[in-house]
Amino acid sequence: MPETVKAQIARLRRELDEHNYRYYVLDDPQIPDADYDRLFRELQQLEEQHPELITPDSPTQRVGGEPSEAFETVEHVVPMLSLGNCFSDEELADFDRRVKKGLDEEHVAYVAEPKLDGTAITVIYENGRLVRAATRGDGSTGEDITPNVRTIDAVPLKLRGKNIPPLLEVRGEAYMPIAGFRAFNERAVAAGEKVYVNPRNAAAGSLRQLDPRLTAERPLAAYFYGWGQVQGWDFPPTHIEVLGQLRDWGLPVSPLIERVEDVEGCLDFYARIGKQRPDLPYEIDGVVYKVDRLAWREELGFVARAPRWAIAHKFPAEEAMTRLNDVEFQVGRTGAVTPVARLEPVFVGGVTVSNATLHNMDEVERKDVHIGDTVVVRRAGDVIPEVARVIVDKRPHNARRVSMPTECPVCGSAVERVEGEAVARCTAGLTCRAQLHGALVHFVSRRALDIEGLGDKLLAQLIDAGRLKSPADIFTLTADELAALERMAEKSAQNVIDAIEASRETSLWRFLYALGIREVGESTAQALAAHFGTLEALLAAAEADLPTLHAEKAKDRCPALQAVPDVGTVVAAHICQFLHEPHNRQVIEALQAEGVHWPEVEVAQGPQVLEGKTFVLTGTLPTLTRDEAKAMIQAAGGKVSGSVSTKTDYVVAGEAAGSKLTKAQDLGVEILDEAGLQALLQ
Ligand code: 5U1
Repeated sequence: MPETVKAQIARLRRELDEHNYRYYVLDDPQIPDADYDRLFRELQQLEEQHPELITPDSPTQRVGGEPSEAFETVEHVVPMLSLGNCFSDEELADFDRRVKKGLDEEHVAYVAEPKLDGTAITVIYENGRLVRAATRGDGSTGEDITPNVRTIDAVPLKLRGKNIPPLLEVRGEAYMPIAGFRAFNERAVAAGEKVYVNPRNAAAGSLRQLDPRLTAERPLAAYFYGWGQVQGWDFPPTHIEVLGQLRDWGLPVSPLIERVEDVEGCLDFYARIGKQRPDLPYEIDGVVYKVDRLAWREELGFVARAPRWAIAHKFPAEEAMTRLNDVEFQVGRTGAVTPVARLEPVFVGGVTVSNATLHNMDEVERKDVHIGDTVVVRRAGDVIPEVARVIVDKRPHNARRVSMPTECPVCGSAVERVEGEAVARCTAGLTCRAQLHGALVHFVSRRALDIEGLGDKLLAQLIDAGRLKSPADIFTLTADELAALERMAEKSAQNVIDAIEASRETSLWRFLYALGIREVGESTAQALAAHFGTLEALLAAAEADLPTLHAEKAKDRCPALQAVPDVGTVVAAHICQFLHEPHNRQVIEALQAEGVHWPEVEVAQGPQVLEGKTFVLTGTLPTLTRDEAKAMIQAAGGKVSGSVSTKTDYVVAGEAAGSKLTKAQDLGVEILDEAGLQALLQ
């Protein structure tokens, strides 16, 4: 009997899942990549012809969904802990002594694991199906990155094997293999796009893309090494057995993990992994030892947010000596003038470094840095290379002191350092090319006015051509003049103009955020919009606050602005100052004159009808965007939280609401649709 389409699809999925498992978990692929691709395409074609047979866990369904506006927050039911560190054999021996003393045992075995230099993730499977994935965040709450994690081929969408628990939360590290990282950066350079400094940043940045299609293009992988909530499964007695079971369920677990009998075994593992490190296809920054017996872990418990039963044994930060050829000063969006070391290129931590940060002048003085010095450059894990210290003995007689320029290196205006601040700033505002460029890059960015296609390079070209002197000039650009620029096709020019046109209609908070007021990030901008409702009300508050700007007691400064939730004295002063700067007022007026507009945000008059109520938004509402609904709730005195708990008063659910809705139902939280929310607001 010929195979039915349904059976054919099921067989292809089984085969693809099996090959994936052999590739990512067993590290033992059985078919060449081309054959895998052929099976994949066959399945894709069948599913295209029979869309009714598509299931979310089909191997073809890794990339899906539209880009989101922002990540939702996820509360970790079991906190994601951090690890204590040690850097020497003695410190490790101290750890082992503490463990044995705490357990009153003479012999404790450990599991030794390589410590991947990636980004921590937690992934929840319900009845074997991947339902949620999140970042670590602060350990208690992270960000929901489910669509992005689904794109990682190594992370199964569906578990395999027997006795799969109804609820299984696994934790591990998503990483970018070194070869993939290099290839990605090469492509980015060729396309004039942002490159990442190292694979760890690349992994973290890739998982924080709002558009999962972008994540899908990044070569990410993952290994799991732990767990969070688990229900309906009897744990075996040891960690190594749990890892074996995770592997059997189809989850990738590092094949380098070993059980060792004692601290000598740990040190031996550390030495062996250290030797292997240069040849590993991914970056590691140390090894982790964990007490193997789970019952003993319970006994040992935690200190602060780290377990007493595990420790990371870090490899030393990589350092190299080189010559400091010069110190230059870079000017950022807010005018901050930062010293940057120009170095004789040196190979450190796997990359050639020719620039390193010197942070600020206090640091330069503290480290006694002179131009011409021999310096030690350090590159540790994810951080930007820095000048760690100076070898003073090697200082040449003609070494020069570093001094902060009194004039901006870009525009020549005065540089000032406000007392009490570590940072010196160019005073020219947007007449300084560097500040203008930074401000425009911010102005067009996704969470601000969101003008797609108007990238760094194009903005720089337009500034240099004298066409952009302030954000409002963006709205006077024409398709013809863009098309006349180098490397700009007519179609792309028109797309940019369309994006500019669309950005004229925005929201108050995006507009405030786009202005680039110091310390005013997205959530402060949202709070300001919700509190004042209109730009005029905000300007009036800033006006009223002006006489108090320098009040002796910080709490007496800018009371009208400080009345906004989360706005403290420093932020209030920045807002007040910014809005009084005549040049900034001109920018605001010019933008409005160019037709940038937004709907008024309703501010509750009199009693705040939603005072003390906590809301969670989920799914797509029929007419309101998430941000609009959030602003309306906040304006009425309510709070919007990212996750459902017993403290939630209402869940506002739209189309395709996910696990938050289910959780609300389980907890008996009142569920509203958009109309229900509008009714409450009345
Ligand atoms: N391999 C490995 N990395 N790592 C990181 N195991 C491991 N365990 C961790 C962390 C933060 O934490 C648990 C011990 C809580």
